[in-house]
Amino acid sequence: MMLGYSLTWRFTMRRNVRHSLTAGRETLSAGISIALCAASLLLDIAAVSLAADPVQKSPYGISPVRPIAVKYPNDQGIADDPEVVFADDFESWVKGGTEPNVGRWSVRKNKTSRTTVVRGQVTSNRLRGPGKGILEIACWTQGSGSQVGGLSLKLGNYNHANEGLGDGYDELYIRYYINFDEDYRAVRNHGANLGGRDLKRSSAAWVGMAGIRDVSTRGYFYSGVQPRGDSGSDELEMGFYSYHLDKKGPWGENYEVLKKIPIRMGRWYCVERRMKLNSVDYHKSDPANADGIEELWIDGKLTIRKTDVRFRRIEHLRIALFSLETYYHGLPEQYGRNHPIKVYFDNVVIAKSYIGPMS
Ligand SMILES: [Ca+2]
Repeated sequence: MMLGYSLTWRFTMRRNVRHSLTAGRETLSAGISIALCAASLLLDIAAVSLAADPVQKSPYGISPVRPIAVKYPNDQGIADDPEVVFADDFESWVKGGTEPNVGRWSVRKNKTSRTTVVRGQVTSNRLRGPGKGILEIACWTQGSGSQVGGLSLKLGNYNHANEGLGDGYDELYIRYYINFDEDYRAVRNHGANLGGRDLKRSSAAWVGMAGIRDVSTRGYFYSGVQPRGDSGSDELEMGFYSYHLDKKGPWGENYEVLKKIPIRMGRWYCVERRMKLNSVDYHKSDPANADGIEELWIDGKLTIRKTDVRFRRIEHLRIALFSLETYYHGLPEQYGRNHPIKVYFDNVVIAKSYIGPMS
């Protein structure tokens, strides 16, 4: 009889336990194997389970289809893709770069911030981006209080049900490039919120409203994507700050980071997020199913994935507002009017499927 070999892998889906891999050889007396070698491995099951997920086969971490950006080198023409909801490359702003020429951005204007298009382009080792304009959000302190600058965009009816902007979305992807100024240092901040309001309730809170434990009592939800780091540090990490039904306290939840990618100053990064709202089953005592998804990619690499998020108990509460903004809880004195803290953005795309970095 032929001699055979066997390979067994004792495998469980529990995190951080040992898994044994054994190679064996059959002897002439069939049915008896001897172990030739064995090894045990400590595996990160979170990473393994992502690789095993059939929708996770692309190098981008998700999407069973081609990323939208692959079809549009340098993003040229991407705004016209049927999956794209909105796009801005900040090349057509008018009045000295202070007002958008297309789209529905609303620009923050106050005494402690400046939101304008300035000269610049996305660059990296592999990429010299198109165009000449990038968005700059500059904020400064006048001694006390908070500072906020940036843009917001309605993606559906938001102020009231008759705005004519549609019902919003149950799922969206947002991609943009971000660059923290060389003089940026870690400071408490919030921003880049994505959320919605229950327009059947006159008292529904606004996206970004903080300090509410159970968001359902105020008919809204949102989740921010923002940098964090030790105060004064020149190294940041991008993460979520989510106002969902199950967060523990009055503030937003920072999801666990699966893959740490340090963010340095003066460098462009491609930031992408996905928000999929949970399904709703009105036959259950609590209609909110734990199947909402939030994901984050940096330069095309999946860094955060949470798949049990509950944002809503009613289906008509949908994604209706995106803010590309920075909100600081009191900037240090060094960031005065003549030396503001600055963050740059470019190539914003909002779509119904995975976008991907510029190709
Ligand atoms: Ca541009």
